[in-house]
Amino acid sequence: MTISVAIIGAGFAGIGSAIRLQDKGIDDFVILERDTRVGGTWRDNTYPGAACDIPSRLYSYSFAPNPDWSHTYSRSDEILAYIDDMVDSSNLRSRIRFEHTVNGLQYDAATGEWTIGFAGDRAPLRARHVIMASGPLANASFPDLRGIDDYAGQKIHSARWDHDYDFTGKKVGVIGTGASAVQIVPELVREAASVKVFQRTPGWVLPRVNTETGGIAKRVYRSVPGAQQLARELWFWGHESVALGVVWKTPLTRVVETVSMLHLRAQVKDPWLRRQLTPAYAAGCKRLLMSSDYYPALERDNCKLVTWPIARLARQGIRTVEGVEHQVDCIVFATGFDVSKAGTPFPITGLDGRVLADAWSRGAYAYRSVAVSGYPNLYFTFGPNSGPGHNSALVYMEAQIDFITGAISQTLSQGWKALDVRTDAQDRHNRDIQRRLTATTWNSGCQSWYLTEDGFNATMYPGFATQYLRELRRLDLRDFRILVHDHAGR
Ligand code: N01
Repeated sequence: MTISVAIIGAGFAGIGSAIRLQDKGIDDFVILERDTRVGGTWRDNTYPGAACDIPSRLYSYSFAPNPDWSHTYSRSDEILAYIDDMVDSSNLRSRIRFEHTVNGLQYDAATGEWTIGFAGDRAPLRARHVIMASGPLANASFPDLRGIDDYAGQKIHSARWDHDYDFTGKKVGVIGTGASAVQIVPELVREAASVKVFQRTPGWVLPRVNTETGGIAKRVYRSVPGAQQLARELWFWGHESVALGVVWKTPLTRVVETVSMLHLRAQVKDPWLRRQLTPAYAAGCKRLLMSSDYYPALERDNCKLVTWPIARLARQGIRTVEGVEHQVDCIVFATGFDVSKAGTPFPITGLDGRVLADAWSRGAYAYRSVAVSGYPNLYFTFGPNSGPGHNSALVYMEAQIDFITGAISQTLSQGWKALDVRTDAQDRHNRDIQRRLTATTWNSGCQSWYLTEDGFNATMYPGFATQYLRELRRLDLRDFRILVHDHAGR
């Protein structure tokens, strides 16, 4: 049996796609999930302090507003509960096939069907359309440090937290100072005897003022039509204006840097520490960090910032290049994710046996981030060059799933076999994206997970969210080849 749509991943993107398919009257779909629970990154990231640094009214779907967000910025458990609620209120649980780890996709040009293979001995599945919703930040990355296997203490990755490990009285080393670390360190310093934070590059940190949403506000959100939408719009436009300073180097970049420096000066008294925490690249080049408790945590007596580069891990600790060995009972790796820019999470074989990882070997590309020529009826959420450097990932995601489910709906209702994006339209789009990227802060000289080692940016979208939404607003059929069934219905 062939189903109409297979969605790979039951995180935000997968669940949102399923809801929008239902809204369009498409019921013949399944969601394939490798884990035993929904939630994707919000299921996996349960480290102490895990929260979202984008306001919840914007970090949620406009078609699933939640009047009950407890704070401006929500903790991970509240976000996970929001995803679970969407699953239940849309009756999606029975549509999810848990513990189904996809290990390959193969297109059959004769039938216009995708064969989806699974790890283990599960039988393959056939689907007319596939939505990739497996997430760009799904696989935890341990750094390639010498001696990593020799270290005899506890190793915990931020995205695979060990809740059985008791930090009380322990000496802890934290490697990394990105968005995860700035949330973890303030929590760890409360429990552990000592925390050493190993910084390779300091980040630009902006204050994050988190307020509780009062009962009156919640009642207003519940009862006044449009109140939630209005709050969302205000946050949206606030974030859009920040793009002017963080996506491109403009006078507003200087303003962002000044606010961050004032924040540093207000929170850190020690001049040496301040100097170590001052970035030497333009704000926005790496992801901006949002925290009002990271700097105070670093100033505590039981916390120390280590800025000497790590030479290797030893049996009992971390050795830095000047020859000091920092003995620790546990190392927290806040070192991010394996974002393999040229790869795909599993082999994907399209028309004429073309393997997508080969086509992407010099960097991933797509048409408007959602489709790739030669891979008919296969759609991507968070595909190449869709990363927001500002604003909310959920805003981008909603645009993607509306575009994708609209294309699927049209293909099914017209009785077409498939839609395949034209190479010329795809090339035009990518030339434009790469040209626009040269003027952005990400390509201005720092190294980040946005870039490949040779500086190719297949990750970020070089523009305002409003531009991205406009690009995905409608399906331009002139950019696609419409494949039709032959007389035998194949
Ligand atoms: O990971 P990262 P993350 N030796 O890759 C350091 C999202 N997110 O988990 O900067 C020493 O940003 C590395 O150093 P450097 C968000 O999209 C969202 O923090 O490369 N250090 C860096 O400091 C974010 O961008 C929220 O020099 C090493 C750190 O490890 C993404 O997840 C919250 C090293 C890795 O930082 C990833 O964030 C949290 C080595 N060998 C995360 N290797 C929200 O609130 C790496 N590092 C929405």
